[in-house]
Amino acid sequence: MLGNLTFDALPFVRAWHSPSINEIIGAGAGAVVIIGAICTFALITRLGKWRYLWTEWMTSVDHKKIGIMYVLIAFVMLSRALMEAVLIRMQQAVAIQTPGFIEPNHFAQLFSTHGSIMIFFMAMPFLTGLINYVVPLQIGARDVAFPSLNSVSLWLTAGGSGLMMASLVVGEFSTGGWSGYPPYTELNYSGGVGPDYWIWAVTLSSLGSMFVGINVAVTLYKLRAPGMSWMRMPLFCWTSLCTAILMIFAMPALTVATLLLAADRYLGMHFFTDSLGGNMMNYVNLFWLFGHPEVYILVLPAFGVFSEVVSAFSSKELYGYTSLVLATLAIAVLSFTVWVHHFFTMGQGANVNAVFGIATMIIGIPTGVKIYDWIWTMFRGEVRFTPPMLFSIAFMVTFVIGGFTGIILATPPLDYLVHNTLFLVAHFHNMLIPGLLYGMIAGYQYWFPKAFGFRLSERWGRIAFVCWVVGFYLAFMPLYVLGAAGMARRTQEVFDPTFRPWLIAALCGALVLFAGLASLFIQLWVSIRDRHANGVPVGDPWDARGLEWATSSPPPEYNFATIPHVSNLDAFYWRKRNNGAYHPADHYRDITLPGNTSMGVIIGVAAAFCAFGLIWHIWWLAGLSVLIILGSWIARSFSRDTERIVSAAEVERIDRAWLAQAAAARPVPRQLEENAANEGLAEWMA
Ligand SMILES: [Cu+2]
Repeated sequence: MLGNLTFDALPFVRAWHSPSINEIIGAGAGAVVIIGAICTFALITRLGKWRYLWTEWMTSVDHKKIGIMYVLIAFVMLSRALMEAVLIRMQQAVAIQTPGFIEPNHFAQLFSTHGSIMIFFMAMPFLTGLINYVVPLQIGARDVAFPSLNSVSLWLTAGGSGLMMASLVVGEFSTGGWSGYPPYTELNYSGGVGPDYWIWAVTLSSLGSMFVGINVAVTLYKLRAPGMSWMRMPLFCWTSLCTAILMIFAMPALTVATLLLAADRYLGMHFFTDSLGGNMMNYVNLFWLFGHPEVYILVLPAFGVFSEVVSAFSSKELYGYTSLVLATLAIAVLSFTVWVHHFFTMGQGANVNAVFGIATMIIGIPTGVKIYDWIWTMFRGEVRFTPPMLFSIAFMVTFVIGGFTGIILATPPLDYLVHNTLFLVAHFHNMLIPGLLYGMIAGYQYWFPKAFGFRLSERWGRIAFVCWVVGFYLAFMPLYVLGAAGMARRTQEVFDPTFRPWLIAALCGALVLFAGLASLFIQLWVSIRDRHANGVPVGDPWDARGLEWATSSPPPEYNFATIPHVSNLDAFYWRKRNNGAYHPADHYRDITLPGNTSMGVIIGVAAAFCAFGLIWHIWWLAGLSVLIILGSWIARSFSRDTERIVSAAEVERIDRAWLAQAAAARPVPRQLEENAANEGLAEWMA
């Protein structure tokens, strides 16, 4: 009935039988998940909010709500993965010539979940959430092209995140790292359920991301407001488009890789074993054919955020818009030509290595163009050092350092020296923390007032900024030193006592980064408490430029009462200057919106149960879940009740109320935008 599932799969039972610190940590983590789930459940029930959550959020297909839910998932998963990072650093700092407090198997699970979560369940949901929220508003659309598919994508990601959480409570996770290399993750070498958790969680997330790619690309192709030609799109839309195209082409390679690995494990195929006709290089090629473009899926949206933020807070149009667009396209194309640099040392010969080394370095050119353009955007601008701007500047400095270390790794002879050491770990954190996380945090702080109608606390934003930057340098600069000294990555026990000071510094850095996360939560709490003082209902708190600021905060569910006409880049900025921003429409029309659907939730949850059944060989559960998925899909295709109409009178009432608010608000100059006087109406003096 329950397949391979037994009581021993529960960490509590294991901790009861052999109460070591190692097992207690495992049981504690499981307990946190269970208690968290029970408390959330109880709280919602007590407040009587189930119906509200179901109708307003879970079944909603509004791109704005879906975007917010994605970001929520990202923050939850970021909290878990950052705690794991702290544990990893603690273990290495204490385990110098002693075994430390985490056993090798548990340690291997820690770095595997840390990596898998950070990439698939923190970074991807975060950027998908921002894109989902912002892109339709920036192009003057009412929603994405396929709203129900959008809901399915969200719930597949949520289902994958649920599996990651379940692996803490039931069974164990993979010990094969975030990339899950066979033959290590094959049945012969990893017999437990760990690799299966990894395979199915990643498969769900990769399917969801591919759908997101299709959705975002079609939205940008088909739903731009009249007059918004390609070269009038905000830069964030360009980076989102390139990200979406990368998702469409890169995610299937990952899905194929994980499914073939599943075939090896479940059906005794031998795609990736070095005997019986298989070859593990097939896996490595497939995985990095996804994995390298993935790097640019992660950083391009952040590049888009920086472009918006730097321009808005320098009060200047972007310097070199065309070159930024071309650089983005160039990066997207080049990202598919360099994947072989992930296995320079796996015996492919000097000529191949040279070609791919040079190809890798060429990506530095368009990236350099971007940094140059952002610097010139700030030059002689009226720069305001708001938290999003501070994160952007820290990104520019830190990312360039990471770029230099990338050149070292892209040079095959040097790569032979430092591959598989902490140098590599330092390098990719050096790229991804500024290049992804700073961008996501900057975007979150920049667009938060748009989404919720009030500003985030600037003071706590600055504190978070200091923690994220100081913590980063403290945590990762020592790893360059250790890597150059030869310390292998993923090491559970360290034998060289001279590493101790560097490992302790890195641990302190990890704790400061944790304080950075905590400050973000405090910032949110303080801002919610002070939301009335910091309200910006008129909708344009930063004197910003894109169409997303041309509507109220939070925007009505249909985004714009009338679809705007666009006649230049920075459409909203010019409308404000020509006094055309806050006027009622000549006449209002009925607006048709996509109606709610439970299909997304049902498919996502059933997919997670199907995966759970596959992991534990509970075949009836897997089969039943597949039937439910198919059934809800078919039922949805017969449904005729898929749209909802907002009447013209209702639209007019909401729009006129907002315009009255704008007329009553006092315009605030840019210098006072962090002040309580800011109601979201920027003063339009040039
Ligand atoms: Cu790469």
